[in-house]
Amino acid sequence: MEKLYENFECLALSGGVGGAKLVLGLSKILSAEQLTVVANTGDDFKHLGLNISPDLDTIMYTLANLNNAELGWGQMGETWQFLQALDRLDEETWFKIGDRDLATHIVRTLKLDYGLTLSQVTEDLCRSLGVKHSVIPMTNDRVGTVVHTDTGESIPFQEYFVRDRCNPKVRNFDFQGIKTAFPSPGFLKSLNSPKLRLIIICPSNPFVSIDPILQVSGVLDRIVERRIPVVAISPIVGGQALKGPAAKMMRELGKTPSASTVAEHYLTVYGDILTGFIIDEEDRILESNLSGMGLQTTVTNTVMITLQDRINLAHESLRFANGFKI
Ligand code: FO1
Repeated sequence: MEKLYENFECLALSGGVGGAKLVLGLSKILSAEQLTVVANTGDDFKHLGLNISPDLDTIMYTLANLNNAELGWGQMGETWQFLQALDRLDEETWFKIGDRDLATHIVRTLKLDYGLTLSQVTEDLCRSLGVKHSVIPMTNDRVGTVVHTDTGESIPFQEYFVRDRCNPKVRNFDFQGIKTAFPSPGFLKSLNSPKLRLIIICPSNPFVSIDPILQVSGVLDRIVERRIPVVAISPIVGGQALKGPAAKMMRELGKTPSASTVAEHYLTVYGDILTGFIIDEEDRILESNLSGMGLQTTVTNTVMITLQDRINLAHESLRFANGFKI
């Protein structure tokens, strides 16, 4: 299949579960040299003295075929002895770290403390887990998403998402540290590669997974300069998020949860970097509305249940993007 994409590099921007599914599909079609995955690190935080990078881990575990599909985080076949022991010691256990997952956080923390960058640590972890494709943090600098709520509270992302189960009503978001966060070397290398032919914005939460990546300093300007197709897959199908709080956040921001709202968000915040938009069959009715926004749209199955679904959507994304002559 790689013959189809000679002399071709694709950069995929991804958050957690939804994005990781498409990344897995892309990894079955494109070689390690052809596909670079850049992950959101706004979800990262220090917990129990450990450096936790949820979206990097979800993508890495997914590509290693180790991911826990039921939970959406951590490893399959997980055990919870550490958590039970933590509970016995009256320590907080709202953030559920499994025994296998714990090893990843300990190794990452040790290596970061030793002075390696997050990119180097992630490269080591991927190598150990047999992941061939490049999984790269958007930046090596510290960035932390904070959710501002309607009651005036500012809640760090993981406390909002896990401890408070996304219950607080969101008003807006802050990506603390983003202004001084520099793109990671691998991210820059991909953005500047002469072989880069396509950027895919994976079906992740636009507000807290994709926005942080696009707001790392210099990234947006570089994407505009490259003038290559940028294709986004809607994470909202039929007014619902397939996973996570994206639809709820839209309602709380006074927007209708829909694929159109996702497109409007990207077009409003990022101007016309978006070349194409992929929506699900269920949202075919939105096609005219989207082309009214000047967006080229294609309709396909974006609900990825099976591995073949993931591969089909990956093929469709590449085919659609290759149709653009920019
Ligand atoms: N998400 C939860 O909803 N509950 C958890 O207890 C939880 C633990 C956890 C441990 C390690 C890890 O890498 C991710 C974990 N997540 C958990 C997911 C995490 O909150 C992610 O940021 C979300 O998946 C959003 O991307």
